[in-house]
Amino acid sequence: MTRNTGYVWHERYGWHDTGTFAGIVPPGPTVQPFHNFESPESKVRFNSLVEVSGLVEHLTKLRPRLATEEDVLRVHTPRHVEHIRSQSENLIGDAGDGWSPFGRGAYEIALLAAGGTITATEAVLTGAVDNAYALVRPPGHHAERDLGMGYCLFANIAIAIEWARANHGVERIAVVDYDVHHGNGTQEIYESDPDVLAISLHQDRLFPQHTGLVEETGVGEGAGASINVPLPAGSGNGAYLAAFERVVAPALRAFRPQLIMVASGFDASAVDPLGGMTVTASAYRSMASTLVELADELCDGRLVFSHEGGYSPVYVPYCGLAVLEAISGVETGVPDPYAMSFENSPAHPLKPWQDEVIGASEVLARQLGLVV
Ligand code: 3YP
Ligand code: ZN
Repeated sequence: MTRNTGYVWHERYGWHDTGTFAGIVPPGPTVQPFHNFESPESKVRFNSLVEVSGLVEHLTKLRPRLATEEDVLRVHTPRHVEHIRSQSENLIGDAGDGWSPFGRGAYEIALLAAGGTITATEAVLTGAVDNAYALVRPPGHHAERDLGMGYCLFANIAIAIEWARANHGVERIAVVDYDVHHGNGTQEIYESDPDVLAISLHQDRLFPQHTGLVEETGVGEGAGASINVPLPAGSGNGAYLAAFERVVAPALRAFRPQLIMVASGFDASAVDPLGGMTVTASAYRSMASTLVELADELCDGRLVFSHEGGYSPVYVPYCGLAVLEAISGVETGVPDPYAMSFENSPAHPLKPWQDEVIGASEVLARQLGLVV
């Protein structure tokens, strides 16, 4: 069965300039200048494969709009918005943590990333499309209400969620985050909110190093509505699929969202320079299919992906294509050229120490069933 899948991309996303860096650290006397790992490459090449594979002919291209100041201020403090705006007048600005540099004009591109996620969400909520993928840049899941960090300027998904609540009366929304890093921004923004369920699967204490523990389950009224699955470094397809089956699926069924948003980062992949996981395109395909099934069961198929991290310029395109094929139901026939290297690794079967972490988060998903 094929579906009408919306697709957001804009050339400007490739113009967001993270400049001269040495991967994740600034260059210096003993650190040779290179570029930032968060460069346009992986995303531009993902879009290139969407075009060359022919998949783009089967998608509904959506033109991203700029988020307005009103849109952004539903989530962020005026102080933070002004910080990003004024920093982006400099030749080199920073999102707020000193490790997230950006070039002049980044403010507008960040508005286009948040706006692109709104555009995708709007198309799904109006029924113009069945589901959507917003291939945006810069990413969003680390941005807190009052702070940009980890390459994130504005919280793209939260801004789209607040737009949906304000304009479409959507009440309960779930966020599933499979980026290898903890979705700390989403968690911070919604920790006290019982109507937004935030589930993050990530590498245990990778980034940020002190958040994303199983014990962080929400605050006050939001108690129970944050679920973290901090998987040990080295986890592969078995751990991710088990976490989807035992944590994500039961939590979503208990929560009964009216809309599912996905923080779609491909930095848990087998060759990512920032992550220590071994997930492959086939597992990204399965996770996306599972989300399509859950969205069908729970919310009329309403499912919106917003792109986050993923830093392998050569592999991210195939992981992304697998997700797009899964949500559109269109098979391009383009093979994953890396399958022979990555798919049969002994890293994939679930290990006891991974099973243990999933077990702890599974308890939280069951408790959610008792609360909501
Ligand atoms: C930001 C600085 C060091 C790690 C990096 C994480 C960015 C990312 O992909 N977040 O999802
Ligand atoms: Zn990431």
